Amino acid sequence: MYYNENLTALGFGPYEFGDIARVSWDTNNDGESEYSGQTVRWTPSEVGEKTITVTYRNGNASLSRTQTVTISDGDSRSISDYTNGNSIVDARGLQDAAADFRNGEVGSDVLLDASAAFRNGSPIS
Ligand SMILES: [Ca+2]
Repeated sequence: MYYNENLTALGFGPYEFGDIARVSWDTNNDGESEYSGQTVRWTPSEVGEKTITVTYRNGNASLSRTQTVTISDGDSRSISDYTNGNSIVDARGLQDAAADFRNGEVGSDVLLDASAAFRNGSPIS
């Protein structure tokens, strides 16, 4: 699963250094692994559907599973997406930020920035 910029291999108990089992990740569908470990940090630079293959190896045995992960641009949205033509966050912009926050598309940091800019009333530079 992919959450909060971390890929985590599920259905597999926590393992420790020294265990024989190894987990590796191919994040660009070229057959080569870029990362190894049960949980890895992965921050794709592009949005869209990504094909991820996770491989478990234990001695001579290996098991692979491929899954499609959808990357949205929610995290890259910033306060400048909520300004009007004068670069000011007006009531409508604040409303949009609140709606996106409610939908989980932006974090509380963006909503707080938007509300501060709304109260301030100055153009965003
Ligand atoms: Ca790869």
